[in-house]
Order: sequence, then C-alpha cells, then structure tokens
Amino acid sequence: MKKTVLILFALLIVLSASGLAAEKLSVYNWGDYIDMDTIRQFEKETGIDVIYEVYETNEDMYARIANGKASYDVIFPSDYMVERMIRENRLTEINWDNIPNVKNIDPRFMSQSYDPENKYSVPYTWGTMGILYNADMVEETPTSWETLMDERYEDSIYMLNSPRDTLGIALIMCGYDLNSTNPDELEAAKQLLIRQKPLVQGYVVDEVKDKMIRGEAAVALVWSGDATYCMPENEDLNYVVPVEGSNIFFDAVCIPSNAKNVSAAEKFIDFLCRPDIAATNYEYVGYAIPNQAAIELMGEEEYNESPVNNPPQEILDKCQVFKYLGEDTKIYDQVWTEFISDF
Ligand code: SPD
Repeated sequence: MKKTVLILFALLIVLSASGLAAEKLSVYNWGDYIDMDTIRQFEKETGIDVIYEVYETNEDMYARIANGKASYDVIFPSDYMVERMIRENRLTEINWDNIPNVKNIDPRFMSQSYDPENKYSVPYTWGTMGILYNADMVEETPTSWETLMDERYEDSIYMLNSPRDTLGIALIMCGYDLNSTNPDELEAAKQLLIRQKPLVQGYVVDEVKDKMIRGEAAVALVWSGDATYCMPENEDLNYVVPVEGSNIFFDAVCIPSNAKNVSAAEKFIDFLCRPDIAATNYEYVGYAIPNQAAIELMGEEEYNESPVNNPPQEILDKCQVFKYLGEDTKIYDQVWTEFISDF
C-alpha cells in the first residue's frame, strides 16, 4: 500500500515536471458574463483547466493587469478599454489562423474604431445603456434621462458603480458629449450626480438584477443585457433608451500581452465563436451577440423578437461609443473618486 502511494506520488511529480499535468488557462471576465457550463464544456473537450476570476468594471480589470500583480490569458474589455490597452501594448495580436470560427462573426462588428485593423480583439457582445423601470412603481413611462432626477423616486433609483458609464450619462443629462474631456463639463456632471444622491438607493453593478427583479427600486441605470435578463423574471419590468441618446458598447475577448498560455487562449476564443456555444451562452448571458451563425441557429426571428437587444436604427443613431481619452482619463478618475468616496 505504502509502495503504491509512493509510486503514485512520484508519477505526479514526474508528470508535472514534464509539463504533462493538466494545462491551465486563466480567464478574467465580468461577473455573470459567461455560462459556467460553457467553461465546463471547454474543459471537457480540451482537457484544459480553466482558472476563472471576475471583475465588475473595465477600470477594475485594467488596474489589476496594469499593476502587474496578476497575469491572465483571456480578458473581456469594452471598446474604449481595448483601445487603451492596444495603445499601451498590453494586448497580444490575435493569430487568426487559430480562430477559424471568426467566420461566424457578422463582419459589421469587425474593425470597429477601437481596433480599426482588428488585430487584437474578437467581438463578444454588444448593447446599449438605458433605464430599467418597474411599470408598477413609476408614475409614467420614462422616456428621458430626467427620470433619474425625478424626486418622486426618492431612494428608489439604482445607478451603476462604474465611472465611465455613470459620468457619461450624467454628461448627456447636462447636455454635453458623453466623451467630453472638458473639466468644467465633468464638474457639472459631478454636481448633477451630487444633486441626485438623495434619490439613489445604491451604486451597484451585478446586484442590480436581483434588486430590480425583487421590486426594490422603481428605476435603474443598466446595460441592456441585464434588462434582457431581468424582464422575464418580473413582468412589471421594462427597458427604454432615453430620447436624449445613450452609449452603445462593444465588449470583446482579448489576450493580454503577458498571457502565459496564448495557445489555450486561442482555443478558448475559437470555442466561444462556435455557433452552438455562442447560442447556449447567449441564453444565459442575455447580451446581444455579433455571432451571425449562432443567431441563425437560434432562429433569427426569435432572436430579433427582443426589442432590448435589437433597438431600432433611430435609437442606435442617437447612441455613441465611449472613446479612450488618453491623459484626460485622469480627470474622470479624479472626478469619480471625489464623488463616490463621499456616497
Ligand atoms: N454583467 C456584466 C456585464 C458587462 C457589460 N459590459 C458593459 C460595458 C459598458 N461599457
């Protein structure tokens, strides 16, 4: 018995020393942004062990990577963060020969302004920001961002604990561009958020879904995919992109430049682009997808039934993408820190 244990132990040491122990892939993603069955299926099909960690905002993810304390093989940054990480040489160029399933991505989602030659990012999801409201708790159907300043909703509003998103909408509410870098305009946006504070029950990210489903607030600033998740769970919930316009975002899958296992990262990204995988993952995640083959597999008509994930062109025309603002990002960091640390 002792001998068998010793042999097994020695075998284990030999296997890990020779690199034959299970290969590892380290994935860093937003909360609730992949079906864990997708991960399990990938592990089963490839024998690669996935180490999975989550973050709540682009800024959290960036800080963890930039401080050099952690290395990941796959991350899921949004548009402006992809742009920032490209400029700072923090991403690995994708070897498209190893991602044959990219053929399933609708070409309209490729070569976006944040990665014009499409060298570093694979489109994953997209969406808008808008207001998720409880029809039973609001006096009238919201159409404007002004709802977020309506005193009738005292202590009944959730805002996003995400600097670019919340400041971007506050800028629009002040009549400015959501990519403004003018310090006076950002100060005005901060003052608006300060005036709004008595109405706000909390600044949250993923928790907003359960809170709105349970009817804990009348309205919330949300990303469209979270509205898609909530609406079937509570028939009073609905979503609107306000008339003043909003943000349209594109989230991508990327490989950081300090990734340890690029080949496993490519396998994982290619797996995510497979139509069957993208389709089942969509059922869980709820965000609109750029994978045309997956949409066809699910049935285009059924997929298009969701007005949240398929806003009409006139709404999209009023939406803008966040841009990376270079050194001016520091103004946002400062304004947001001053604001949120006082909440
Ligand atoms: N549950 C996390 C969803 C992540 C959505 N990304 C939004 C990006 C906004 N710029």
